[in-house]
Amino acid sequence: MSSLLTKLKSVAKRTFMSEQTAKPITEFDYPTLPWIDKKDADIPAFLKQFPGAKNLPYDLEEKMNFWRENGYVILDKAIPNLWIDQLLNEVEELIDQHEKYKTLVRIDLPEYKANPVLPVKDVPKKVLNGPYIKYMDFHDNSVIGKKIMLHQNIVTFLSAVFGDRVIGMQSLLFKYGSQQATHQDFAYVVSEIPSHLAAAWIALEDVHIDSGPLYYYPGSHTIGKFNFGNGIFFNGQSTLNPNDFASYLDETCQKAGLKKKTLLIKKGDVLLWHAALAHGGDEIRDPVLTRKSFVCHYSSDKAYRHHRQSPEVEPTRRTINGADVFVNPHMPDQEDIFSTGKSI
Ligand SMILES: O=C(O)CCC(=O)C(=O)O
Repeated sequence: MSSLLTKLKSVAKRTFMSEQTAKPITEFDYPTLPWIDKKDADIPAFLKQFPGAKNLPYDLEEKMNFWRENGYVILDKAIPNLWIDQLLNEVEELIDQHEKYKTLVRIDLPEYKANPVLPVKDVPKKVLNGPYIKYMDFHDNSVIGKKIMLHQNIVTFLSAVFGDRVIGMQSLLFKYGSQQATHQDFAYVVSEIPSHLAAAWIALEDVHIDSGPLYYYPGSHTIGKFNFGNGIFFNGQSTLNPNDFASYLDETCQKAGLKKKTLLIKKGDVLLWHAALAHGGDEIRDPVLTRKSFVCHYSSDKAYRHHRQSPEVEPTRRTINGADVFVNPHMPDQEDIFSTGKSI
């Protein structure tokens, strides 16, 4: 496991070094933007030649127009409750029998500051069950996690906005609100074409207003980009930090008259958001309330060719609904260990 952590650090360092030598990026590159973000995007013409538009529980054209304007869409009842219950049962098993599993968690508690990413087997159950924990890439371990990540309702919409095959990049599972400051994901989740990024926030229970819900600024996907001092990505060369990023986004959205919205969706509903939608986690006002959610990040086939932790290796793909997710090259023994999802 320690070799995996060393490898993760060295991949991150290489990314920073190659960025250091390049000219700082201050905007997305216009020619490589997803087609829907370009000035002349013609949604009706696109849909005439898009095969996936039929048999959806939502109106794809209406959602695509909304996305272009607002930088997000909400899909009601997109994921079956049975699938969510299976995922939650597996997470409870992971916590209960944590000594058996190597799934990584990120712990944002002061006592873990020096070493915030650890395998669950090395973290006490009480900590795993509490707030400030993110379960990282649980879809690697779980067949139902992969099926939810690449559900037809999500994949069809994202393959339309990318105009390409969809690739599931990574996932985070939360039991409690994140209370994360306002940010845009492209600064942290970087593919070979940074604008080819989207995320899904999948409600694993009904969201209570006091549980630290997600908030977002509709329309913020088109505001000018923040400069971390070395361009738009936060990394080892940045002279500004995530708090500066948050202040810039909150102020810029306010000045542009963009109103903050709170995400109060129900179990099985999904928020999909654009690479540059400004969003964050609200304050947890009632600490006993959970806010269970599964957050997945996606890119396009053109922009995400290799697993982020093994850029030199040809990835092994798992294909669901015409989209792919890469097998975790560092933990083959943990892939799909939760396999009940095969029969669901
Ligand atoms: O769910 C949350 O509170 C924050 C999730 C988020 O912002 C992200 O994963 O980008």
